Amino acid sequence: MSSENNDENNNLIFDKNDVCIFIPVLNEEYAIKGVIEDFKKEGFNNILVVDGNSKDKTREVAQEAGARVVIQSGKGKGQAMIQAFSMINEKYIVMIDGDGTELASEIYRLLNPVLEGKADHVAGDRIAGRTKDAFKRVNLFGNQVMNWIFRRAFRSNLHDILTGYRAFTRDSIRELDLKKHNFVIETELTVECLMKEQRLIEVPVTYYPRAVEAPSKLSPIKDGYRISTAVYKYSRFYNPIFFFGVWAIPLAILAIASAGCAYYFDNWTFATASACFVLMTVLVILAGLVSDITATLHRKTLKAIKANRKQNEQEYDQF
Ligand SMILES: Nc1nc2c(ncn2[C@@H]2O[C@H](COP(=O)(O)OP(=O)(O)OP(=O)(O)O)[C@@H](O)[C@H]2O)c(=O)[nH]1
Ligand SMILES: [Mg+2]
Repeated sequence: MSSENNDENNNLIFDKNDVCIFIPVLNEEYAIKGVIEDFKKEGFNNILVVDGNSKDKTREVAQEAGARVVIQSGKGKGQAMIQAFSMINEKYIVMIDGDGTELASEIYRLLNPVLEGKADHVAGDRIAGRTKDAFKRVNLFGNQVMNWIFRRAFRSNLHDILTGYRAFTRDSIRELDLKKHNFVIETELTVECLMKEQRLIEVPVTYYPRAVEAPSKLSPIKDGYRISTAVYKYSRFYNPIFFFGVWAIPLAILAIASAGCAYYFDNWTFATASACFVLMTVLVILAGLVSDITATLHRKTLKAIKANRKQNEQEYDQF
C-alpha cells in the first residue's frame, strides 16, 4: 500500500514499501526495539534485521517490535551485509546500526538524494554530527586519521568512510564486488563505489554514544589495523601514485641522510648507499606513474562500458 509523506522534513511523495530498512545486529537487546519503533513512527514498516547469532534477546525483541529477523549464515558485520544485499529486492535500501546511536527521523537526509536521482549512494557523516562523547577519544582520533589518509589516497572529499548509516539503490549495491566479512566492509563499500564511479555523497547525521550496557564489537587496535591496511591495499588500483609514492618520501630522506654521512665521514659505503636510495626513489616514482596510466585507462574503459550499457537499456526501454 502506498503511503504519502507529510513529514516537514520530506516533501517527496514515494511509496515507503519500496524502501527496505536493513539493520545488522549483534547483542543489541537494549537498543534494537527503539530503532525499529522509530522507523515505524516515520512510516517505514519494511524492516529487515540480520542477526549475528546474538547471545541475548535481540532476535525476540526485534521480532516483537515488528521486524523481519533473519539469522546470518556466517560471521561478522560484513557477511551480514553481503547476505542482506543478496536478499533485498526493494528498489531502495537504508542501512543503519542497531545500537540506537543514529536517528531514524534523519532518514530523509539520506534517502532524498537517492529518490531524486541525484545520488546512487548517500553516507551519513557521523563525525560532523557527533554529540559529546559519541566517539571514544581513541576511536575519534583513529577515525579522523583514517579519513585523512583516505582523502589523500582516493582523492576524495569524504569525512566518514566507516559510517553505518547509509542509503542507496538496490541496483547500485548489486554492482559492487563486496567480499570482506568483518568491519573492513564499510571501507570496501566506499572504495567500490568510487571504483565503479557511482555518485557517492555525504550528509551530516547526528551521532550519539552507544548505551553503556551494550558493549562495542569494534576493537580499536585490531579493526583499526585491518581498516588502515585495507585503505592502503585498495589504493593500489585507484591511486597507484599514492600507493607507490608513500615509499618515495622515506627513501628520499634516507638518500639525503646517507649523502650527508658520506660527505661528513668521507666514506664510500654511505655514498653507495645514497646512490642506491636515489635509484629506489626514482623506481617507486616511476612504478607509480606507469601504474597510474594503467589505472586511468581501466577507469575510462569501465566508464565507457557503463555508459554504453545505460544507452542500450534506454533504447531497449523505448521499444
Ligand atoms: N549481524 C551482525 N551485526 C553485527 C556484527 N558485528 C556488529 N554488528 C552490528 O553492526 C552495527 C555496528 O556495530 P558497532 O559495534 O556499533 O560498531 P561502531 O558503531 O563502529 O562502534 P561503536 O562506537 O562501538 O558503536 C551494530 O548494530 C552491531 O550490532 C556481526 O558480526 N553480525
Ligand atoms: Mg555503533
